[in-house]
Amino acid sequence: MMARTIVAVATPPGVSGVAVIRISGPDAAEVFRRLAGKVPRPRAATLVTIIDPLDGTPLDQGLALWFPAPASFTGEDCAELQVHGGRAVVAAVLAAILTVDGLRPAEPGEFTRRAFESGKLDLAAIEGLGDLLHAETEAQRRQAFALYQGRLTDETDRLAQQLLPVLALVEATIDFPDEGDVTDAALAEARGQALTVRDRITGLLADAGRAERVRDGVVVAIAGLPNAGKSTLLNAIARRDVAIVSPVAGTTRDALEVQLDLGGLPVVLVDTAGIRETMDPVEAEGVRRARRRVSEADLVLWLAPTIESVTERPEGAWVIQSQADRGATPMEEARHRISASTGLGLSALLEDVRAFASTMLGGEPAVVVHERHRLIMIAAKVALDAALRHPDWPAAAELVAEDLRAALAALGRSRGRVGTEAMLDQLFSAFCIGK
Ligand SMILES: Nc1nc2c(ncn2[C@@H]2O[C@H](COP(=O)(O)OP(=O)(O)OP(=O)(O)O)[C@@H](O)[C@H]2O)c(=O)[nH]1
Ligand SMILES: [Mg+2]
Repeated sequence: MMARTIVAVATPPGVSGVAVIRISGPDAAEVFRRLAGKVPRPRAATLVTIIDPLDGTPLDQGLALWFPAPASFTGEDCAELQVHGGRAVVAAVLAAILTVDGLRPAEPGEFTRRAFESGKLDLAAIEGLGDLLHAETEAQRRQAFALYQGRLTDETDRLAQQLLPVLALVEATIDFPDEGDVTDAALAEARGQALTVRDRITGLLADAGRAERVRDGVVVAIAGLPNAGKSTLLNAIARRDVAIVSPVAGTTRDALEVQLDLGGLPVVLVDTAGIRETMDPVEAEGVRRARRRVSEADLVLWLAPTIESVTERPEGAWVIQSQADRGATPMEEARHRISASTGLGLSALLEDVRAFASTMLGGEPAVVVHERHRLIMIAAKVALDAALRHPDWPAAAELVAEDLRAALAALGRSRGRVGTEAMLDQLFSAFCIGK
């Protein structure tokens, strides 16, 4: 059965200079004929007056773009209209389009799904595209675009290229056992190659945490004794009144998070309850949560207005002397002296946190970004471990070949061509309509 033609507004709802309406499928050309009186030249912006096909009323003037199959995003005939971005304009043009026989509104992600089904995009590229749409910081954009451009699949292709000759050699020992073509030296070399691939995969898996941090942010906890000025600092950095501040010790109970973009790097700043022994059960729960957040954080800023409050800091925490405007003796342990009230030292502190995040997230974008990628790499590694566990390759050639084939099969899944329907449904439903 031929797919029906779908239509959607690709730009966000609301008032904008231009709204983009996309149409994909066999009746896309018919939409142009009915609404614009002609099909424009392929891939050239053409000014058209859009008319209501039912009574010929002009609805708007805009640009028409025609991408005949297969050179289009979906691989099908695609029509695009750029109209004025008012709600009524978009509604009227959309209604007019839907009068054309065979058209229906698109489901979320349906354009991308068609691109996948026609082989225009593989699953890894689509994951990258989804990340690109949700990228909020420069680091996230870089990671997403790298995935979109094939960072994962280039890597799995390369690893497969390295494994294929290994498999060929092992199979040769099965097919020609007596001929002595396959020397022990050649087998040892092949084994070394398999080891190299295995180690590379181990390295890629170890780097997956970095990708997760790029997506979710480097977690920086603000901790210290009650009244150290933690919530005041959070508010000052967030430039809004996120947390309650008061002279009462033990004000903050729940951990509060603020997402920051520090020079393109995603950072999650967490304000926590002041840590102390307390009989109040609610505060005690707050302290328990604070300890947990501190233990999970990538970096802890231990706020201490005076030398006495430095005591309990966790290992690796940065001591930050807070409330410096109040005239306490500067302390040697402090990495920074700040005043959240006057702003003293805040930009130096943020620059230092940014440098910390940069060290954590820096370098080339990671290869293993999503859980799916991690599972693929784990499967490949498990298979390679099994292949390498047979100490005598010629004797165990059949088992080794099977393990190598399993590793290659796992690497081959990076493009997602053997994915299940349910997984695809879930992936595409996370996209917006018109994508
Ligand atoms: N002078 C001065 N006062 C500050 C500064 N930072 C905080 N304070 C005051 O110190 C008191 C405690 O501040 P909070 O930010 O609520 O302290 P906290 O560390 O969040 O306290 P808990 O939530 O109880 O653990 C408030 O009265 C603040 O106005 C500062 O930099 N300078
Ligand atoms: Mg607080």
